Amino acid sequence: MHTDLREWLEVAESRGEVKHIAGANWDLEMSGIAELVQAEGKEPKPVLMFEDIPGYPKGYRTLFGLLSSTSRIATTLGLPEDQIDRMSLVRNWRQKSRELGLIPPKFVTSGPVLTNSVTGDDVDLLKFPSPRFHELDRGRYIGTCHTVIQKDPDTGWVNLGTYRVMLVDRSRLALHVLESQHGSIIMHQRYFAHNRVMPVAIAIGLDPALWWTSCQPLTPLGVSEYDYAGGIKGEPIEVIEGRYSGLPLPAHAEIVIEGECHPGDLVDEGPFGEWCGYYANLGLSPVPEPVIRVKAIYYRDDPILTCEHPAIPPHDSSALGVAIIDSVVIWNRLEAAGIPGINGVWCYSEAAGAMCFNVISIQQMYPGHARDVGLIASHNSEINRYTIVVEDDIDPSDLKQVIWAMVSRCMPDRGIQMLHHCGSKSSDPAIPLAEKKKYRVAPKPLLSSKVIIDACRPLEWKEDWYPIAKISGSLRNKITEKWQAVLSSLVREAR
Ligand SMILES: Cc1cc2nc3c(=O)[nH]c(=O)nc-3n(C[C@H](O)[C@H](O)[C@H](O)COP(=O)(O)O)c2cc1C
Ligand SMILES: [Mn+2]
Repeated sequence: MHTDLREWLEVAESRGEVKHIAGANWDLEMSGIAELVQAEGKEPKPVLMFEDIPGYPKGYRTLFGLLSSTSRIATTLGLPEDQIDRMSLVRNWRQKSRELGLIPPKFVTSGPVLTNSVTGDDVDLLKFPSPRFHELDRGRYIGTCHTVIQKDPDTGWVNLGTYRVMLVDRSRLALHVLESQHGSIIMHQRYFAHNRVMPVAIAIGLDPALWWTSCQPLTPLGVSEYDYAGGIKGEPIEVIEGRYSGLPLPAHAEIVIEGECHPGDLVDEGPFGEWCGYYANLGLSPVPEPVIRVKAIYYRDDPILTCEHPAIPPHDSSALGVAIIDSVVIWNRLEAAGIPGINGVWCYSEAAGAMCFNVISIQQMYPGHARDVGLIASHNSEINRYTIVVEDDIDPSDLKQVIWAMVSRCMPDRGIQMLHHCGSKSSDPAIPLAEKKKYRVAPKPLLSSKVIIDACRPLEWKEDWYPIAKISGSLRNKITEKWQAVLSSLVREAR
């Protein structure tokens, strides 16, 4: 497998999946191009490499849309590259993640990221072409496709999470960590509650497997994302002990920043257009967030600043990856709860992130089975708005089929169940601004509701189910064979 982002890019390049774009400005231009490609571009969506960025040294680059194609996701995760339809990726990742062991990182004393270093008064975060993403954004963001590294001072557990990082000035950053994240628990409970200063590091331009692990809830509290990423790769991630933070820093990253957060040191963060397609945090009001005081920056020659452009979904690269991960998380949760008959799960990236519109297909085993599935699958701390349960003749990743099942098999008064008083997050755009404004600082006690849609025909009426008017497998084969000449140009290959 690839050892870093550059080797991974060579693979993408060899498949014609890297688009080089010269001359785009950091202010709205790079992100504007990325948004158009994500929203209106042809498949497979390429990774966009912006070069010759006005005002920056030649060689400094930014990269958008890392994981916006199914083949790049397969490469990143070491999955079979000839099975890249959505449900195969879900099945293959489920299989791999089940067998995956944890491999702790390996400490080394040098690595490409140490090629250049600046410390003290020489620290200048503005030397990198951090984008401004949307017209109503106030700040520039250096951290959107990166990881934030923190350590629990009591247990030594090292956590990696993707929490956005805004430029404040030459030597200060703002950190936006949502309420229930591990990074928030470490920062507030383990450091600030005891009036301790928190060492922190930010790494940008990671091996995509490490980035994937950092931005997904794959590891529970107390387990390091480094170990999990090592498991994906089948070998340890190489890390260097940070001189200022003592934290393990990825040796092959493009850029690493070391710094610290002091209790009570806050700065206005945002507004920033978010993953759900809104300025949902607090509208156009900024929110006070912890400051990172930067002590050192390390970077490779010709560094690549990786970026994620959040917009109206389906947006930048993370959406597809999130869909696959969350589908597997839900599938595993159902299985762990002892629920039989799960045929497939798909979380729609079109619905903002992947936690808002999730479909589970089941082979019904007992009356009430679909409701059990819906209740367990809808349980999530994130905004898991709609959970739809369909039968196993429906491909959960095909919205056309899902809608047909919803309208033809679900009588709303019988099949729709509302769950009240569920948890939510400050990024939930359906919570009124006034409610969020009651609480200036996280964690905010925000609540939402959810819906389960049982789009399965009730098993107890099975005798009376209406026959389905659909071409049979054998007739399909006969027709496609006999009429191949006519159909080959008219019909997509059967999935
Ligand atoms: C592109 C991208 C950006 C994200 N930005 C944030 C963010 O700004 N704040 C946040 O709390 N979570 C953000 N997340 C989600 C977290 O990275 C994710 O929940 C992760 O599991 C957090 O790690 P943890 O479980 O160790 O806390 C983002 C995810 C992605 C894919
Ligand atoms: Mn974690």
